[in-house]
Amino acid sequence: MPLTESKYIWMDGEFTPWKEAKIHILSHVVHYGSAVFEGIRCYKTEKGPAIFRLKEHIDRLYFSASIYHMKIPYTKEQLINACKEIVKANGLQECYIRPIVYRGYGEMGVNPLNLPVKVAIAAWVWGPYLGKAKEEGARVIISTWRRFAPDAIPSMAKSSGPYMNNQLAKIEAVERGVDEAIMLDYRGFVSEGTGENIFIIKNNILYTPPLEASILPGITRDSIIKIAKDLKYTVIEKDLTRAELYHADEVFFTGTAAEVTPIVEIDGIKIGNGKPGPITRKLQEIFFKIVKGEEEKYLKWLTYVK
Ligand code: PPE
Repeated sequence: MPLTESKYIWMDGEFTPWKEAKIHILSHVVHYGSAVFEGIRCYKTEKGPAIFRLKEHIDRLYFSASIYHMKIPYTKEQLINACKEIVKANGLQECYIRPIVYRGYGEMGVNPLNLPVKVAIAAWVWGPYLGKAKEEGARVIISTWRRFAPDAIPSMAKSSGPYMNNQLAKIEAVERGVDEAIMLDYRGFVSEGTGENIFIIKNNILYTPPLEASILPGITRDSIIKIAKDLKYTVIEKDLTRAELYHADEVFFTGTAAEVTPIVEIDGIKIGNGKPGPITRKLQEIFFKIVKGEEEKYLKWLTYVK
């Protein structure tokens, strides 16, 4: 899907016209994937656009940067404001926000430490990540590509280079004509989708892989765990086998881009009756109410842009 362009991209403090938001081809990030980033959604509410869990996303961005010894030359407050400003400057009601912290131009070679740390924040309209799957349920495969081990790449950091791993799995899914791929971790337990965390439901209990399974600690994952517990469901973080996936009553993805997306088929095997399950539907419904500011109890998760 081609990008829906907006007017400006925030680049180190400047509102740069979309088409002029460029970097040098010899920037370190281009060659070595040296960047950390975030994906954040902003939703239309009765009180204007509201950004979902902005503080948690900015906290994770700083955490990711610290793992790679990148010192962000702005305070968290400055970047929080910049996220709000870029939504406003573009006149957007509902959008996706992409802050990226990257190593710039100046030297070649793997050593990243002497390069400048630059920051950009874009915002644009991005519809459902997996198209119709949000309503109808996704058909997925388990990729033959494994997720990297924790002593190869820290999955807690949302960093750019490692997404080459995700791309291999995604290519496999596209070639096989399905919506998405699930990766197993280095031990053979379920890890996550190429841009989503995963949950299964069995006998009314929710299960999701733990951090040890090389997952990104997703903010949507955290939100769903809290929402499900508030609804009095038991939620267990534990290693899951592929057989547990195939034989679950319900399976779904969570992610900022993917939001809450049911999974109805894995490797050609139907999950449950092959339709999005009732608990997934219930969680989807409340999630979309929360992000639109319709659930009093969760208003603390919203940052209004005004
Ligand atoms: N795992 C991976 C690998 C991942 O990329 C994401 C987000 C998640 C889990 C869920 O995390 P969270 O968004 O905090 O709930 N993927 C982002 C980028 C997707 C893209 O294609 O770009 C996103 O959803 O914004």
